[in-house]
Amino acid sequence: MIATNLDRNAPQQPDPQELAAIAKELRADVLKMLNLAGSGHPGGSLGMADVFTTLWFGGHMHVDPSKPDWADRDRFVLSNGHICPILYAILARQGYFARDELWTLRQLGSSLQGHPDFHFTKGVDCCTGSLGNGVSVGLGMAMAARVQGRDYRVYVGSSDGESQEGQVWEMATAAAHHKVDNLTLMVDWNGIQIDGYTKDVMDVRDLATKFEAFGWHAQTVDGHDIGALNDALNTAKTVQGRPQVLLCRTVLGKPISFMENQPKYHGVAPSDEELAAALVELGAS
Ligand SMILES: Cc1ncc(C[n+]2csc(CCOP(=O)(O)OP(=O)(O)O)c2C)c(N)n1
Repeated sequence: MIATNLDRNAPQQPDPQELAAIAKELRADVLKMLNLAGSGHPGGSLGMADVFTTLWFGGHMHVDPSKPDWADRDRFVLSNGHICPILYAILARQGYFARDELWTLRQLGSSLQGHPDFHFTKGVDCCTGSLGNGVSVGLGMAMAARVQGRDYRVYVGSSDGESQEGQVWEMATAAAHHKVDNLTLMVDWNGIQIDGYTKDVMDVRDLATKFEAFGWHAQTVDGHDIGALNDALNTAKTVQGRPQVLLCRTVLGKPISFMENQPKYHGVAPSDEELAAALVELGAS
């Protein structure tokens, strides 16, 4: 299902089972891409699959894949750019490019690099990978809509590890000060980052309380409950005068048993044996 609603603030009511089936196929694509590449980041890509599936296939993104440069399109910035395999799988399924391109991930000359780059990949709105940067660009895009008199929305993917960056909180301050309400941040709050558990590396504490203190409309949501995620996205669109954040409680690596909650799989691609076992667990081929 591709978003074609003319009223971009209309509530969406997608079928959660249909979206769960899509998320399963996207997860299988992620695992295959990373196995072929031999490197990359499976943990967050799998963990955010339900969140981003709800956004992109639940009718919330107002886009036209045949016109990636359409000025009024909704924007999506993946500020935690390392989990781009899930974005690439989504963009292929949306029709921005052929699915076969997925199997070239991270190869020299591929349009799908290890971090998103709008120079190479249709559907990518911002180069990301340096944590902290994309959230600020997303705010700039949201403010540009106001200057240009456009009504597009900007969705930004972020993470608890990225929340350790001071730049996130500069962005949060500015967004609330300027009452930017066409900006929705979606944070992968899985409690894990590159070096281990976030609470051990540098505890970010209660992100919902922090964003609320900065003046944001904050919702904490089960990042694997598609119905709840859809409700939260619908609610975010009703908020006026404040930026919104969805703090998505996710499980890194879900639903692969040997990857779930294992910091190692932040950034280790599945071997051939692991891929086979993971696809069996997924019930995918
Ligand atoms: C400015 C910057 N510093 C360091 C890094 C290296 N880095 C890549 S991913 C990562 C951890 C990010 O945490 P999180 O997104 O929570 O990890 P995940 O949940 O995907 O495991 C770090 C520090 C970076 N990409 N950018």
